[in-house]
Amino acid sequence: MTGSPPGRARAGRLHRAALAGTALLTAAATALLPASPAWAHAELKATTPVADSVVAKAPTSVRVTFSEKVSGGGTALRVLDAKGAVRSRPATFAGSSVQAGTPGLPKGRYALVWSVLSSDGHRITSARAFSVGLATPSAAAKTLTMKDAKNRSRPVRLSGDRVGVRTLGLPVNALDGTVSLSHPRIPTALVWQAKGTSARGMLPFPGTYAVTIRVRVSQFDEVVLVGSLTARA
Ligand SMILES: [Cu+2]
Repeated sequence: MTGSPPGRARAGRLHRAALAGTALLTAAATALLPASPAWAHAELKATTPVADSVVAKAPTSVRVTFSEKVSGGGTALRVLDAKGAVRSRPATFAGSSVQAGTPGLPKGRYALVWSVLSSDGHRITSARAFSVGLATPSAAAKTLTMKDAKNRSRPVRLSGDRVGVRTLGLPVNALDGTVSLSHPRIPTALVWQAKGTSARGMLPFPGTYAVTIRVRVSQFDEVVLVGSLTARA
């Protein structure tokens, strides 16, 4: 399996575009409306195991919870190992949560991947990393050469000293945003949260990740940097 299924990738982009549009409308409407309207989209609330965590004991199931009801089929939530093999049972839905059994999950690092349907009709596709009893080994820090929207080089520092997670030093001060990391064995990009001048997360599998940093630096300005990084272990 290589890359994202094009339909899913497109749905993800459309959803992000819809979110950006809503954010602008919300900002413009806030001055006019005494109470802020509820968000129309199902937002990610939590994952179990927690994203980028190393858990000592293998979980017997994994779960992703959203802000509202979600639905989908048996492949809507999957746990993938470093070979891209599915290590979870078929997904089941309960209200705003989707879960899947993971009996006998061995020690290792995994990707938790989901593609669910929000009650507003949008597909929500994303992935997070977690580990069972196996920290990411430390590695030498390195500088990644990222490119901005005008194709200018922007160096970004990737730490290697912290065992379990990596930290990306951002060349801008981010209000918020994400780092998306696409790996050939994971059908959709892993996401790290970005805030301030850094983003932290796990690189679960060895190999080369395509990296997109997308952060807001002011209410209406976004910075996008693209590049890649290679993890040895
Ligand atoms: Cu939506």
